[in-house]
Amino acid sequence: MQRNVEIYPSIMCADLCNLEQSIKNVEKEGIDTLHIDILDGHFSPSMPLGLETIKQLRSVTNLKFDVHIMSTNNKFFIEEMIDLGVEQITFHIEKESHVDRYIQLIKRNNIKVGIALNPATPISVLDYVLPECDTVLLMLINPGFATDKGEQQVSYAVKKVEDMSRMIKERGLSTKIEVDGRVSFDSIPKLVRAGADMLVAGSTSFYDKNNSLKENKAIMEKRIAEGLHEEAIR
Ligand code: S6P
Ligand code: MG
Repeated sequence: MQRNVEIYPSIMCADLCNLEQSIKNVEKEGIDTLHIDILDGHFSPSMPLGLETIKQLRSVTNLKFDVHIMSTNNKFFIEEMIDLGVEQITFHIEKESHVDRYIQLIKRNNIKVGIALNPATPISVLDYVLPECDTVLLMLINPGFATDKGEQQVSYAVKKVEDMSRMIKERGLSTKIEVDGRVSFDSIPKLVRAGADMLVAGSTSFYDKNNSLKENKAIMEKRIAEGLHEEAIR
């Protein structure tokens, strides 16, 4: 059976001065999950959305919330997101001493759990916790630098997704791979073929300013289909 590859629009790339309308625009396109970045200004020098903003967003939409925490204080934000009621919480392994503890905390609350890796972090750090994860989020740019136009997808993006996919298959797991960072129209077929299951979509795809959201979503779906086709005939 063919894999289902999902599009997760990254709300920090929408019009942040008109967030409620931005959310309605996403809903109109038949999307069911929103990618929400939490950056604390310490993990990396950026802070696009505040906690109160995310809380207010929760009250205006039934979209699922896929929360990506980039913080040096995971515990605080994980607890806040559990209280808020979100569908998936992902945190970075690089700044956490108690990875297993917070995985279990999220799972106990019946929320999907993901571990995120910076581009340079090897997938081997997941060795013991992989079976506990619903998702592995692979950052393909340095987190927090999405608004830096000079920030490009790392050259080893496809190889890292392939390696991750192989590790999951070899261990007979059903962990999903989420890719985040310059997941552009051009890079989608290669990333999907390599094994990506969820595509975080920002300025280089869903929010590409040259087209409407409807057109961007249609282009993304076409690129996903190409990637799945290449995977099937490989
Ligand atoms: C980056 C953040 C991402 C961005 C996404 C934007 O710190 O985790 O979720 O929002 O990378 O997409 P794009 O296509 O503009 O790179
Ligand atoms: Mg993100």
